[in-house]
Amino acid sequence: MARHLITSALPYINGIKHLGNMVGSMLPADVYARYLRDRGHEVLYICATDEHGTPAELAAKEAGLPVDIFCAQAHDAQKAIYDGFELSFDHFGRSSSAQNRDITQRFARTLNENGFIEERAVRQVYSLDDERFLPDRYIIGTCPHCGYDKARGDQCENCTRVLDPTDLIEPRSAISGSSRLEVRETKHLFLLQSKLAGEVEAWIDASSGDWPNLASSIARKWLTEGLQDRSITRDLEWGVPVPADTWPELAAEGKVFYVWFDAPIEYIGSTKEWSDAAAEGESRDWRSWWYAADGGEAPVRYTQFMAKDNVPFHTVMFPATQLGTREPWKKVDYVKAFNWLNYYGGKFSTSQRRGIFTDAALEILPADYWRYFLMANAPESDDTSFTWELFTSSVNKDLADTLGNFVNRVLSFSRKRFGDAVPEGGTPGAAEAKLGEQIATLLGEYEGHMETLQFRKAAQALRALWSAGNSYLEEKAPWMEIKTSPEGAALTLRTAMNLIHLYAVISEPFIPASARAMRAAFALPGDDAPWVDAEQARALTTVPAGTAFTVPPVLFAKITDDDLAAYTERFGGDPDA
Ligand code: B3M
Ligand code: ZN
Repeated sequence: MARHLITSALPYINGIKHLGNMVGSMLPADVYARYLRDRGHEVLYICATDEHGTPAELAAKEAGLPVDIFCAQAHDAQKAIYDGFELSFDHFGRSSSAQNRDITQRFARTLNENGFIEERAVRQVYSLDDERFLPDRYIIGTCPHCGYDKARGDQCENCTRVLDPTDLIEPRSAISGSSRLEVRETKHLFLLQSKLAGEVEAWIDASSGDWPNLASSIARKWLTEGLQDRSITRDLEWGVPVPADTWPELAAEGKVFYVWFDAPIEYIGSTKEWSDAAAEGESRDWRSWWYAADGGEAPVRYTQFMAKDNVPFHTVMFPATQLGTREPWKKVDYVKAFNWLNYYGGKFSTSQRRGIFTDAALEILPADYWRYFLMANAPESDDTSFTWELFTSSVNKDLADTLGNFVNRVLSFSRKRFGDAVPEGGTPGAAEAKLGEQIATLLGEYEGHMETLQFRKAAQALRALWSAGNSYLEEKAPWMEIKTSPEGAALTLRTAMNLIHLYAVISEPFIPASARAMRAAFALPGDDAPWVDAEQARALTTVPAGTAFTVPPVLFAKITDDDLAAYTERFGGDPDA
């Protein structure tokens, strides 16, 4: 039994996420959290919306709402979708919480006391009409490379070149449109990462041995390019304010921390939100997950989930921030990083309405269909592509035929021939012994892949477990057997029903709703065991003869050709077809 802290990268507040975002962080974290809980571990799964920064301000402006109201609504909208996907967060917080503000400010003060923060003068664009400094994205103008007239100060959307605001021709403010801009000197806080580079490297050397290659190679690449000192404040209205007790001048100017400074700290902030939300008499101790009283590290195994573009922030910058406090903050033990999920080989795109967003996904099919497909095709070692054709064949073959049909066939046939209780039948023979061996072996493989966070392989092993049931049924053919040996047919059905129950238990991390439906088919008293051991898997006798059962409604409906046509019409299909 161990304590497992799990976090998934915080979804940015400015819009509904697509399936690529889902499979790259939150969904695998949920599958892992469920698995570990099922195995009896103590798990804390934390996430939150990432609410600060320029995109949040701009999205609020576009929605015509004050930024705090916009974020509150957008948080609730995302939360409702994640509930729909059955993401089992222990807490889904908000980086704009008071808890995160306090902890972020505390980090900054401590880093400052330790000599890792420095105030530096920088030259920045000031808008006379807006009476404020403008972040790079708030300055628009004509791109010097391609002539696009709405290029932003940080990048031209048209030719994708990275820009400096001073490169722009005829620059103007994105807020007011005013071109009365001038370059002024202002002060910002810099995190002296260069001073921490050696320590970060030593920490990566010591920790990254078992990380997946994707995570460790990105971390190393970032290190060898050199850890630069980084500005950690911005001139924005929305964000964690620079604490006035430490930097009165900057605080008076309304400076806030840069979003990537406070976002990872929200993993801690959200844990404190969880702790503060404890009911009367319930004890929740956020510190015990993050902070070791004795100066070592908290006795917790900490696993992070994220897409590859987030790896540098998590493996280099956040650890540097933590190390620089000289306090015993828990650092990540295992970084599970993901490549991109594409849509027919191209990018998911909001503006071109390409691909599937999480709200639309749930409108058309239940969460389990998506959960299974996405995990079985997770972009672990490479980018993968979503296509409706692949999705359809995976749902129809694996979920509808292999699992759903097995469940229905077995239960309906048994009810028809033997009534509403599990029949007794004869003594198990060679076929049952062979099946038991096979199931125990496959279960071991499945567990092994889950322990090492290899989700595609785990999904394959799960599918193999479902297939083993089908092979057994084909081999025994109870619909024939019943003519010559009702006893034999009853044994086959009882064994198959035990398989259904086993599937209910072990499929839970991937398809929780269907797992509940399968388990609920049996009126088995005290049926709350979260997992099965190898012995039980081999014996297949958990559900005894005489147990009443019902036939659940079809677990997975097949996707028809008409459905497929409608989906590709609505969401856009193969661009080359
Ligand atoms: N919000 C990821 C993103 O939106 C960013 C993750 C923060 S994790 C601390 O791409
Ligand atoms: Zn351009």
